[in-house]
Amino acid sequence: TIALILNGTDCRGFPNETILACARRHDIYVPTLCELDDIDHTPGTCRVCLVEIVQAGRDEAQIVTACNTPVREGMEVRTRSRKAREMQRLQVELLMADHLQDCATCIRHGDCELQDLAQFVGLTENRFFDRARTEARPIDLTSPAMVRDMRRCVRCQRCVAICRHHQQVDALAMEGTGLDRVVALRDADDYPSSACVSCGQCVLVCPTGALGERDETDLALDYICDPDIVTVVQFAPAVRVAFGEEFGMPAGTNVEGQIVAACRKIGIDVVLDTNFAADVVIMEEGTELLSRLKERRRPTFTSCCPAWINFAEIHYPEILPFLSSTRSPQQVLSTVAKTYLPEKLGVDPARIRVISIMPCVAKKDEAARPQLTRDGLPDTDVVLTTREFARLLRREGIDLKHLAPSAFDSPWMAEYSGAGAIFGTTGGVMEAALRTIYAIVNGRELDRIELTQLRGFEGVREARVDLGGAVGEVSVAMVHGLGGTRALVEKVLAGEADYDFIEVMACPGGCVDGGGSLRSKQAYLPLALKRRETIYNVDRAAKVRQSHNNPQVQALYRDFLGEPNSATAHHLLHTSYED
Ligand code: HC0
Ligand code: SF4
Repeated sequence: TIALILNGTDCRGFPNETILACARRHDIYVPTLCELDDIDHTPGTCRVCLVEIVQAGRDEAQIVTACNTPVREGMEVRTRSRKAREMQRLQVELLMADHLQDCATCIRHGDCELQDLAQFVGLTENRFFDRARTEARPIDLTSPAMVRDMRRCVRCQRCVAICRHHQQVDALAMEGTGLDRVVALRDADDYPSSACVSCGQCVLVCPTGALGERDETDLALDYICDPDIVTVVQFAPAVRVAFGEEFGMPAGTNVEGQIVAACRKIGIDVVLDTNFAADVVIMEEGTELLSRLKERRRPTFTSCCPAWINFAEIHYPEILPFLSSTRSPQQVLSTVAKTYLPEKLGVDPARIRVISIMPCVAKKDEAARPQLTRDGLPDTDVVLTTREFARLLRREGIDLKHLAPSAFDSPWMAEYSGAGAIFGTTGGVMEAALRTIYAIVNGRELDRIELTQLRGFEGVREARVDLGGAVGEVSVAMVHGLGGTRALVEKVLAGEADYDFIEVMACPGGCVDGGGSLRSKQAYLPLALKRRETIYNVDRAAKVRQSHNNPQVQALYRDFLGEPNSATAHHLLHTSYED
């Protein structure tokens, strides 16, 4: 080890360890804005981690960046000396020179790493702010899902790194030089013509409000306040186990009841559950898979993750015939809410607006797909990320922590099975599907309902599952994160992978760490395990644990759709893809 002095205390460092890493190990905070340990990102661009060092044999103290300077024998490091503090403050002030100063209007207000740093360095003035130059930086509003606002960008390049190295989409690139340097869409002028699939992972690592979702809270409020409109809310499987964190509750707290209560309080007319639609999806997708297996058409890919659909359409159009044609739970719920539900409620379908709360940015893209509209109107009218829903509740003066939980009360489209609940985590769709397919094939339920061999967090997992009867053993794979997905798709296309059914989730972890969920500071995906644990507990506690045993799903087929994959079901619950 290496002997050095950190803020006056004798410490030991490791060979090749940076001053930043060593300081952290000794619980000394050094401000940073670009470095992100979780994704192995140390570009040294923000230059905020400035510290003062005195090296043995040298009289003069030097200022260096801690993130890319290794510790050396006999080195003395001062992170809080007057000189170090002054240099850190100057650097933050320089970052503010072309950064919009209107924090109150920013989607990241109150949760911004730059605001935190400004406080840490004691910033009291912005001497270098150049309004004209700042406002000349580009703002991109060309996506239905994403906003890229360079007036708030600090050029940390975390977004470029996550998109290139982790998601392997490589939609972003640094362009321009000097003060004009910005994060741009690679080889494209706008989102629709770019390689971006709206997975939102870049949003999760952005330290400021430069990347975010297109905010639709006002549109939601307009619908809620319109007396002629009947508002229907649905919320995703993963939302209930992640949303509490937005209000300071521990990770993994199940706030389903508080979300229902909050929806009622803000004036939503009908509160339904995306989990119900997940059960319907299993009926459709399971039946579809069985008939494809009979035709020996394989593999079948799941179709519920919209960033995966975007990825397939943009990057691997040759794979599209292998995607399940079943719509996602979000879209199934919205369609049924505008066809079956109006009859039940006795209201004109034209008065219904569906607001969907999702841990996902790409669900906004999905809602805007022309294939998923009826008479020119979208089936899903508004998609709010969990972040937007939190903003909406704050605008209504609601603190989720202080709300007593409330139960769903709709006799239609609100009950769910444990199978529907586990959709929110990687492997969940597969497990839910196999529970139902087994029952269809064998006329009885699986003995061991928890298919633990499908669970886990490895990037790609594979398993063989005996479905009995005429089907026998099937070979399945589950992948999460688009880097792993790309590799798997390449293998399938090269004929090197032999699977019957493949579940893809574009976000690492699945929806529990979706690109529309809470952003944490200085960390990437820290909370998935707790959220996932709660999802599996929801399944364990459920009265019904298979989609086909959900009584409200049975009623939907009996009263409205007929059989799974019937002509009506096909017309309403399936879709097509375009390259
Ligand atoms: Fe998901 Fe979904 S599980 S994509 O991860 O299938 O967003 O939670 O809502 O639609 O159900 C997200 C989560 C959903 C859908 C469901 C699927
Ligand atoms: Fe890349 Fe996903 Fe961000 Fe698009 S949304 S730029 S694909 S990380």
